[in-house]
Amino acid sequence: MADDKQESQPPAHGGALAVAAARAHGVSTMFTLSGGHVFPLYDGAVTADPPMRLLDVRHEQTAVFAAEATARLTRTPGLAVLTAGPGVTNGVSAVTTAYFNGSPVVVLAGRAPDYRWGSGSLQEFDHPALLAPITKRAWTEHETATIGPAVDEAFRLATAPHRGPVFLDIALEALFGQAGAGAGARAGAGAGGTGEAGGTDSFRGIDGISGAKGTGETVGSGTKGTEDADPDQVGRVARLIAGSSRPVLVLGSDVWTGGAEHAARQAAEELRLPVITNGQGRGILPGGHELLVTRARAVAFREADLVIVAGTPLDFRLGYGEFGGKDGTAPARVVHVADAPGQVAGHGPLAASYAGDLAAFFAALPAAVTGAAISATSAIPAAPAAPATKVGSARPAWAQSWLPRLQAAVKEAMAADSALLASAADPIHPMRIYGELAPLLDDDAVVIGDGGDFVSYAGKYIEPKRPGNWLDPGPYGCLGTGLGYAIAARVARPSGQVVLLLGDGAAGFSLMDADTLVRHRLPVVMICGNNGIWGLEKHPMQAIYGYDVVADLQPRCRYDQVVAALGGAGELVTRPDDIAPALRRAFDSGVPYLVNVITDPAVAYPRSTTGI
Ligand SMILES: Cc1ncc(C[n+]2csc(CCOP(=O)(O)OP(=O)(O)O)c2C)c(N)n1
Ligand SMILES: [Mg+2]
Repeated sequence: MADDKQESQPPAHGGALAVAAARAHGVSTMFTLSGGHVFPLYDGAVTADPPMRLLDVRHEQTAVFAAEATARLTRTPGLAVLTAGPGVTNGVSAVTTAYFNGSPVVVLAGRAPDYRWGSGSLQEFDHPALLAPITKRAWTEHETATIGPAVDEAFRLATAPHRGPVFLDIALEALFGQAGAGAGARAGAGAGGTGEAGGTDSFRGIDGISGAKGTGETVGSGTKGTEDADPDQVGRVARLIAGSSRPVLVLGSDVWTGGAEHAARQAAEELRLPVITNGQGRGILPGGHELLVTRARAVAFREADLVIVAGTPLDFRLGYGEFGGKDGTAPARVVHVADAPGQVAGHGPLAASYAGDLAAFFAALPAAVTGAAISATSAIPAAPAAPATKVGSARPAWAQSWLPRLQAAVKEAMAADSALLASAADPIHPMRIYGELAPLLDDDAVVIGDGGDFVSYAGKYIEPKRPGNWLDPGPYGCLGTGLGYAIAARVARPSGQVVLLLGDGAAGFSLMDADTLVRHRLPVVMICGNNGIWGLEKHPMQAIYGYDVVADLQPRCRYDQVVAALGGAGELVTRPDDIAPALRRAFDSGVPYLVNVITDPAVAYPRSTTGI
């Protein structure tokens, strides 16, 4: 009998139980930085069959950023293990980033022992109080026997829409303690453990352990919608679309995370809706697609009569959800489509909203719009020939003039850029870097941005060919994501291109983790847009005050030599014609390689808002 077998298995320690539960959720890599409080988790990883890959980094924020990027790229949850106290507090900005991005990440942490709590043991700190506001849930486990079910619960919670980070710390004696193997084996099924918590002294005198290599992770399909979309909610949105003459559809990260990218593309194509993408939604319609009008977003948002925003908050990146309404024109009606009720915007008037499975929403939308268009026609039999919209069988009204107008605006914007993308200016104009990089990128390249102006340019000019492959920090805007995201990207995509775009300021937050790339043999192409300043701060401060302070960095600092000193390679580029050959050498090198491009500090990204 299965149960008898489990009862006869030797007891497992808390770390092994946690690893087994994580593995049941598809986790194959544990990102961490060593600390005695979490040794059993490492022992659980190396003694598992097969072992779980341990990827040890140089700063805890890198571990959590890497776990977050794993979740965003592979659509399986990420796991970071942090030691007690400073290990946890060092991870806080990255956990917050995961919270803002809706990324399913579980952070398991060590914790000072219960039996000494209050006596001042090393790194005694009650973490959940600090983590609660930036996680879906933060709590402490005190018993070995409940660790398996607790870790299982953490992953279930993290991966349920709306996704996000979950924090669990485990009291020292519980993590080092022993419980019947059934406690872990049953965790994946959600059942409680049966074993008794064992001795509390086994942690004393444990030495360091070494990591084990595993295989690369694969890309999941996200959570496929099994539920049907609520027809009332879809119907309201459909009627607005059917009655619109200038609609725009915005597709954001949750469309990818929620596995709705195919349904969304199909709906857009069937309805011939102009589409703007952001975050990881970029690539759902590949660069060059006839319906993709991201480059015309200023015109689209100014003139649209209906904006349907799906899978991304109505935050500063989307003008807080206010579109048009300038120069005496009527503002656009706004529809917010989210993966959970709590995500639907509450700060502005909405013409309609939908909360639920995004794939189901997009699957139901085309037929609902066609139905709405037909019933609008038949409800007003006296109306002259054409309703506002004839969708499905015929070309919708907006395909006649609105879509071509936006397509023309896209062409215009691209033509206007071409001179700067090929700029021969000396010092180098940052856009020239993207003019050289874009043709070298494969369709499945993962491109990561960590920086200010340099990355804003990338967001505009690097148009991904596939969804999920663009990683920026998201609305929390935290510098320092770069190396963690790059480490995870290389682990997730062992053979594709991984390109990390780094501002020189941003580089300072995480470049030491180039050492991690080297130790774990993870080749990544890093491109540093080195203007010698905190550009995105220096230019605005100049504009506001007429002077600036604390915005200068070392001019021409040799970040390439930093990477070389850590065991990778790199080179300095000062002339525009040298960019492409340097990038080719970087892609061919097979090692972590930083191309350090000295750019013109006088160039400021032309932005209309700083997001404040
Ligand atoms: C952790 C963190 N600290 C500070 C900031 C504020 N900030 C936003 S952009 C920026 C400048 C980035 O400079 P750099 O990476 O060199 O890019 P550049 O704008 O020069 O291209 C700063 C300091 C931030 N977003 N995150
Ligand atoms: Mg800079």
